[in-house]
Amino acid sequence: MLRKWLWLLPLVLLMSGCTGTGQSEGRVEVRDAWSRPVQQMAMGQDGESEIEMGTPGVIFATIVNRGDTTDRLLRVETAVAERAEIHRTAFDANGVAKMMPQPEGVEVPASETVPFEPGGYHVMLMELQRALKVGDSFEATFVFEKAGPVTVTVEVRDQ
Ligand SMILES: [Cu+2]
Repeated sequence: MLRKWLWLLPLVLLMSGCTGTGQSEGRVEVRDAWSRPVQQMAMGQDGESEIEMGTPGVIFATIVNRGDTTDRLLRVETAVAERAEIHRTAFDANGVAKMMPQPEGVEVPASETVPFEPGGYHVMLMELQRALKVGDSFEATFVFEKAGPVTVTVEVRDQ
């Protein structure tokens, strides 16, 4: 009897929506997250210690959807930046790179891998709160429509 088990369905759906945290469990994984070093420029003015960050930071990673439904990366959150934006680098007819914000996020089809890599998708870290040095690491949470939040450690390295 199918009807006998129908009451379980909402429970199963609820549970599957909560398994997104952690790297090894859940249907969507964020692998090999890394960032590039960014120097901090400190500017003192009238005794006030003002820190201004000239360059935005960046996060690259590999997103793997091991589930059988399409998911979507909605946003990324991290304490090292005032805000994190999802961008895609596209090249125009003259080969000039342009960064295209992806306000709708990025679709991650079932059983597929979406690379965030130089020259493609990336997470731009606007208004960095601190310098990022090679060997540093920080946490970032990738929030998916279905899988929910996936928090990973991002390593700062040269490439
Ligand atoms: Cu960008």
